[in-house]
Amino acid sequence: MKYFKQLFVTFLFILTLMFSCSGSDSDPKEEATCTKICSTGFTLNSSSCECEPEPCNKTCETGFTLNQDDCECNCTKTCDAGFNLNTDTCECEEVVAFVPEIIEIETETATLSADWKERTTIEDFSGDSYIVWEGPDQFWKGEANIGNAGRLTYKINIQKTGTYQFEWRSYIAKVAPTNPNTEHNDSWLRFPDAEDFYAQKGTSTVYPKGSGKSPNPAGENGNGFFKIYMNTGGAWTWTSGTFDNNFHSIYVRFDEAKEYTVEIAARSSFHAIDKFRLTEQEPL
Ligand SMILES: [Ca+2]
Ligand SMILES: [Ca+2]
Repeated sequence: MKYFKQLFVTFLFILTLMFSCSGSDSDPKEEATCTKICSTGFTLNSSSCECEPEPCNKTCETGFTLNQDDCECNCTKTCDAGFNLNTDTCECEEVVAFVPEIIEIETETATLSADWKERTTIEDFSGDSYIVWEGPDQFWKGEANIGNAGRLTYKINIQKTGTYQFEWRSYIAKVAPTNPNTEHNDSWLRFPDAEDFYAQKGTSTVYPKGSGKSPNPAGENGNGFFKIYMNTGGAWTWTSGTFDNNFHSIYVRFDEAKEYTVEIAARSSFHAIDKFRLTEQEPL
């Protein structure tokens, strides 16, 4: 019995030895047990059992260049002259030149009142004729009277909203013995329902008195009317501005596509007006 017990202990010892030996043995089969799961964009390197970035071997369409860092195709197209790159669509788009909307109205189309006369004496008018105020001068009669005498109304149909420059084609129809280029050279103008009506020279912007806005130009103005003048004798001229001795051009803003009103009123006698136009300004 004792012999058997000793044999059993010896057997256990050998068995323990066998297991401890196999436990410390580096069996290469163990490496196959690497079961790491890699996130998107990574693959498992089974040799090192590490997740490594997937090699980027994307092919990009024409106009796109592969960025190896993020493996994205970026738009790097270059466009021909006259085309601009739209970075959203990565398309070359033709540069469309700004074509201003121009509205032109013959002044003789209004229903003439008071001493406004339709004439054809001065050559080179357009349309059927031109208009000229043959009544008394209407200046320095007090601010309350500005624009009241000989007020003509025109309706203009604005289809493109925006800012327009106002100009009229006018003529000094009577040559004064002194200061011939500053007499018979102006009339009143107002846009009663436009969103804005102002005069500008560089960074200087002025508004007519009565508009509720300031500053106002030097020289007579009021009731929302600007005095619009030019200083060229003996020729029809498109020059139209306000502000005495500091010529500011005239602008008007229309925020809606609808019908607006233009008002011209008498100021200087024998200031002839052939027509007026509104030229859309390119948005900044
Ligand atoms: Ca004048
Ligand atoms: Ca005309």
